Amino acid sequence: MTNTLYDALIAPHAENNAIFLTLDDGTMVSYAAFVGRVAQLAHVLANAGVQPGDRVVVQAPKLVDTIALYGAAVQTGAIYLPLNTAYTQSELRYFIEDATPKLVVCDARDMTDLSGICGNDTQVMTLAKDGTGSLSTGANACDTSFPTVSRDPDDLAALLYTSGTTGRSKGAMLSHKNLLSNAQSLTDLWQISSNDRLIHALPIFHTHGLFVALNTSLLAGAQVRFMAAFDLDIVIDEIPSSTLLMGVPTFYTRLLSDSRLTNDLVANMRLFVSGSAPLLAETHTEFEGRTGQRILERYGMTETNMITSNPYDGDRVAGTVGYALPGTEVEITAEGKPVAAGEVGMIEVRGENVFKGYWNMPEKTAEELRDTGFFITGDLGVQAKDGRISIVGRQKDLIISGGYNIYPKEIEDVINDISGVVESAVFGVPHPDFGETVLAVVVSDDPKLNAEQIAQFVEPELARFKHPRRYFITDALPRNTMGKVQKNILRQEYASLGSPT
Ligand code: MLC
Ligand code: AMP
Repeated sequence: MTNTLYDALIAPHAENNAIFLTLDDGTMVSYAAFVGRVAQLAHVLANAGVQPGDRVVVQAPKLVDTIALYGAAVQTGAIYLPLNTAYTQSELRYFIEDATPKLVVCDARDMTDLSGICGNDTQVMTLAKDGTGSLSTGANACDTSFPTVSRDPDDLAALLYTSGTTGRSKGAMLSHKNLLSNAQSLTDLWQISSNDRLIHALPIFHTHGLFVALNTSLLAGAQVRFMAAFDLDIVIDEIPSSTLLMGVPTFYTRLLSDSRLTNDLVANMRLFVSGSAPLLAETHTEFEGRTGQRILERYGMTETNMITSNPYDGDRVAGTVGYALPGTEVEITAEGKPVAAGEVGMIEVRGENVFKGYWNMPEKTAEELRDTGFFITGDLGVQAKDGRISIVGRQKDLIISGGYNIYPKEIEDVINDISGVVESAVFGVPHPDFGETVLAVVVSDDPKLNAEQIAQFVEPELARFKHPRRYFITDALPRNTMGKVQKNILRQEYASLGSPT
């Protein structure tokens, strides 16, 4: 009986008494205790009727039980589907209707709303911020061993929703092999071992915090300082006793804004990794100046896991994302054909890391995943003669704010539904903390409609991080001769209006 991910990430720790997780209140959880908790939760899933291939939706706080539930889904052969805790009811409705989960685990305060969305075939269990709820109560009564369900490398382990340029979120189907092969590549490349202690301050509902950070730690048997959320003071306190930090660029600009960040503070640190959004070359340079450490920038996507990385030994060049990971091919193309080194084109990627397609969306899958196995990322890049890749832009209309992806179309669709709105354009402008922030320009035929009313309409529809920080009402949007809205002109015109005043 084999289960690709469980056998590699969890089973080897059954008798490992080393510390896996250290929490904000000082509680420590050993690897062996974690394996036992995974099994208890696997019983809860099985008792709830979860069968191999069933989806388990998890919109829960960042807790040990939340990641143990990921392990339990793997052990029972289910498909783990984590959701951003900021999502609103209307966003949740879409995910639940699309994924038709067997079980939804949510914070107790959302139980009533979620029960209303879920059909009769979906059970709802709770997991509150303090760790209580029907999920943990059920698990406490269960045995700490569970007969692992067999799963092949190509079976699905996770479904991660990623917003799309069409405004509808797409569920990226990730197999056991997708996740394991990437964890193996990163663990080798970044030399992660049981001597490491990772500062984990990322959310655990995205690829970065869940797979990049936790799968590599599990594979290597590393210690993880598991923070409930990014907190600058706690990160600074933890740096001297840690060796590794994985973060989005905002982590690094926030660290740089604090005078406690010095060479001495980071003396024990082995590696700072940045990803999910572009790291400004000036942040890279300033960080090296202050600490003597060169941040290692890597590049990835929900659909592909990690694609490239700067080298561990070797030049970490600011403004570049390094080389294709071992086992991963990258091609830069124009109209589907490879371009010469030094020329800008679409970044395409192929390898064991590339997902199996979009859930219930064969046409979208066919548009973005070629028959040859290459996935069209929507990112524009250049490859140097030695293979080093730099991202120079995006063909997809996407804003990345503090590492969260925000697709303008989704927001425009909500704004355009407001009575009196003729059309709108949502775009990103520079922001000192989040890298980019969201603005909206709205054309209205109702002279009484104001920005506040638009904001009030948007609020219950979309997660807070997607809300335009400012709305501007205007007479017309700039268009090219083809009638397409010229967002580049809006981005230039409003460039200085994204910074907090
Ligand atoms: C929080 N807020 C944001 C925001 N995060 N607004 C825009 N963009 C963001 N990223 C809002 C809140 O709604 C709130 O609004 C206010 O900012 C303060 O909230 P907070 O909770 O105090 O924010 P903070 O803790 O400071 O969070 C910032 C952050 C967080 C950068 C630490 O956003 C974060 O952890 N980002 C990481 C995202 C991530 O993991 N991405 C990986 C995707 S995977 P108000 O107005 O109500 O106060 C991927 C693939 C790959 O991309 O390659 O890795
Ligand atoms: P997501 O869909 O949330 O997985 O986000 C993936 C997108 O994040 C990629 O397509 C890129 O546009 C962006 N991204 C990830 N890492 C980097 C990086 N190091 N530099 C620039 N963009 C990045």
